[in-house]
Amino acid sequence: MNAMIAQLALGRPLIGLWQALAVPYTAEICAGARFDWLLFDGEHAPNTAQTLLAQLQAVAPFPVHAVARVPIGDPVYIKQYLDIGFSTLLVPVVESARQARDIVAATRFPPRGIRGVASATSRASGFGADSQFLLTAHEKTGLIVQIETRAGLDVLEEIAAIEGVDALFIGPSDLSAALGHLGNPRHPDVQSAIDDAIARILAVGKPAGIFALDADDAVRRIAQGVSFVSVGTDIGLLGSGARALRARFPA
Ligand code: 3PY
Ligand code: MG
Repeated sequence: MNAMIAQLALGRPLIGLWQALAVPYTAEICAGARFDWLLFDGEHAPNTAQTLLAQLQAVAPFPVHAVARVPIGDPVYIKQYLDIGFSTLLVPVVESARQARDIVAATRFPPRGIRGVASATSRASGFGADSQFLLTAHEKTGLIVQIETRAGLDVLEEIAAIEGVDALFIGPSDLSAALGHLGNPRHPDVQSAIDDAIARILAVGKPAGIFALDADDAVRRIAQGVSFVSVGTDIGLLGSGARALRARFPA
């Protein structure tokens, strides 16, 4: 079983930090800060397979789950991200059971799925050292899908029921936009849609995750039963720390 998904089942909420700076040096610092998981963002950060690989190597010595978000649930990105060694993927904007099924298939080698086959040349196989890699890769792969549109909300249970969808993750920013409140995830309509989505994910017995708006929001979501939470971003920490330090001196 995928290590992060297995740990989610133990009941302690996993505290994550979003990585959008796209550089290994800061990823190493954040991994050393003992977060349970780090999210390396291929959707909205200036990442390539090369920059993601460098960050993955930088955090490898630390006991942290490295999760990568693909730009879109496309088999080409999915195989590249898996080949460089991410074992847990976050896929944005999942809106139907069929799409979820196709994404699961993209994570698995034939005959289980359609993942293109590389073994001896991929970092995921230890560059060929793992002789069982092609047979066992699917067992270590974790798939988290994002629910962040009306369409996704409408069929949440159908998406959650797809075998291979290991967890569901709420994206408050896109959801706000989808509900007509762009830039205002704290709007009561957005908040009640999130409350409802979390309750529905928990009701079907899958782990729920969320990008928290701040640490207090994270605490509240954990109390609701969310089991993995991104509690901030590398950019937010650097920006707020820099501004606070500068503000202690005359302008
Ligand atoms: C969103 O909020 O839309 C996300 O994708 C997670 O930050
Ligand atoms: Mg989003």
